Amino acid sequence: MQAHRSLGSPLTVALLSLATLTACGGRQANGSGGGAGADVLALMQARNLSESDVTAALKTYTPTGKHDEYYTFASGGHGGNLIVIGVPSMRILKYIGVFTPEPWQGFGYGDGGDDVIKQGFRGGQEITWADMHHPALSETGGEYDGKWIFVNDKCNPRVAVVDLSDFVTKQIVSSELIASEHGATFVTPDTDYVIETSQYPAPLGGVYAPVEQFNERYRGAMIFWRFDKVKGRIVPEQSFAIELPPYMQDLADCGKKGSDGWVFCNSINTERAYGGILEGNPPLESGSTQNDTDYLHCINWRKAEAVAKAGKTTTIAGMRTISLQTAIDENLLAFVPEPKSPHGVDVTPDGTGVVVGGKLDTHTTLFNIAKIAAQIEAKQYVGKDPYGVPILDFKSSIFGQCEIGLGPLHTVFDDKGFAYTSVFIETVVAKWSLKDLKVIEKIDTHFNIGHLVAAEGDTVSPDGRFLIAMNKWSLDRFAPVGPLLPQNFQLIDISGPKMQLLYDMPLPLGEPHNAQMIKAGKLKPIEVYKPIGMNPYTNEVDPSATVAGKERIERKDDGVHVYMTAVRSHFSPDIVRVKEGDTVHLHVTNVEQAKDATHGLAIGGQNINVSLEPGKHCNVTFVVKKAGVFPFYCTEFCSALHLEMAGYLLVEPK
Ligand code: K7E
Ligand code: CUA
Repeated sequence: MQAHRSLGSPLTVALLSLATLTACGGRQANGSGGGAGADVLALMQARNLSESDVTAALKTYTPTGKHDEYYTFASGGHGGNLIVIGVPSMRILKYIGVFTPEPWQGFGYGDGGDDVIKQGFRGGQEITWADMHHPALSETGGEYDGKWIFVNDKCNPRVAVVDLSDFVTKQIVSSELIASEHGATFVTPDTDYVIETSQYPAPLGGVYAPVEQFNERYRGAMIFWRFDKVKGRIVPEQSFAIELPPYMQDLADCGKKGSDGWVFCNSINTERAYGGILEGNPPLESGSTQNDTDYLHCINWRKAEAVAKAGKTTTIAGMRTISLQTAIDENLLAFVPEPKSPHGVDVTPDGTGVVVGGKLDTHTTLFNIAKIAAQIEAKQYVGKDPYGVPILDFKSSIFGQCEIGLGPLHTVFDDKGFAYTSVFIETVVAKWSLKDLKVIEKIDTHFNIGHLVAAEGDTVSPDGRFLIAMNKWSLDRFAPVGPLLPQNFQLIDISGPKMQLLYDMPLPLGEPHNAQMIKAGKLKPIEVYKPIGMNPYTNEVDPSATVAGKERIERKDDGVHVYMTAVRSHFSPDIVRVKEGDTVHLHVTNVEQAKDATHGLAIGGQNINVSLEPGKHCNVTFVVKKAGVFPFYCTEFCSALHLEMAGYLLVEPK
């Protein structure tokens, strides 16, 4: 395809005048002696770049040594990890191991990260992958505060806490109350609670009931995980849940500003179909799409919190649970019909509305939270569902609907009163006005967009700068790599009157689903662990931290304790003598405080590899099952004598 260039356009004029300027003996842009402008035009021609290509490049290019304006935290999908991406350059800055071992960080290969991953095992089953969907940044007053990020696992219902002071996963919690989830993670505007909502109904508490008892025994639930902002940990004992009917609850979002105290959650399959193709039932996909509407769940979480505090709960699988009947009696749960098979539910930045996209609909619906709250307060209902949950009138609960195109999913916002909805089937981002519910513009995405993320997009004050379309299919966008193709993140500039597609980024780790984009300046990560001997998993100096000069090996009742230091370019001790069958406890401290002076410690044959960032302490316990000679060494090229940073684990036969 020939790029279109018009010689009179502002960019060409600018480039030509730059060319003239440099050609006339002005400053020379490079060593070749040619003018920069002339070079640019020649480059454009040689690479067949259009002017819009060049403006896109100018908007994303980040010169060497310069930092990005935003961090994006993208779910790693099947990878069970978080991907940290700089915007607008789209450079990957880090993978954070969360539910899955991450070798470079040593997460899950010997140190305290193993224990974090183990917190996520369910029912005695080891789980080392996750279907991560929705990261949620912690908020203060409805603004991202840059302190923590929470993530979920849809398949094995779990929530993880990642500390943004060192980008390390500190905790995983999981409740056997529910058997799968999807409406997670979403935070209340001051991060008092992290919300996790079940998806596929099952008997609560992980027990068995035949699927024929679906209506009577199967249930959904929304869990409110209490977050302790001082300790930076979820407190399961202070958490609670609300039992919900056996619809498939989907995504959730919290009210903000005037609507703080509410949480909204979609549902699909209000038909309560459960499949059974070989048993004479319709497949789930058709059984679950009979009704024209499903139910938007409106939950007054402040009321629910008070009900839980008053002890009106039943404990199921260790989780204090408000029964469906109590939720109805206490008037803290009501439904509003919502268009067929909804998916995204997104509260507007001003907190007055909530946008729902019906996957099988051509509209987005803007619900009016004040009207919903008033009707619930006045108990103005038009009916009840089979479980007695009150239902509000649809027309009395909305601002209106926007005719958006086929298959609207998720919605994000800017600072100018516009909403941006991903339209899956039409494979576009549709920009529309919240004020008059009119579509302003559509931009193609490649292909079949799922979530989209906007700069500071879930806060009370979005930035309106960049948007990333997170596309499910990439088809021909990248060089072929076999039948499993990468996902495609497309960076879009939304700051001007027209959207501009800037950049395609392949994501080859899993299906990311959602992401969060935060101003870079809001994060203040530490540079080194301080004081020396810090254990990242306790945020304290470890009692077993090794002080330089006090290295030693001690044989105790529970095994051999090796108090070791790492410093450029040796481990001390560097010879460790043990016996076959011994339990070895390595207490290794990187005693350096120079930025980026990271060491690694890998031991042959033991599946152990830990990362020792400056000041960090690791406790590694393992049993030497076999006699032999096992070299250990540093896995980070830390100095000129890095290869010499090595030692021997000598395991004598019994
Ligand atoms: Cu739409 Cu899990 Cu939020 Cu996938 S979900 S896209
Ligand atoms: Cu320490 Cu290489």
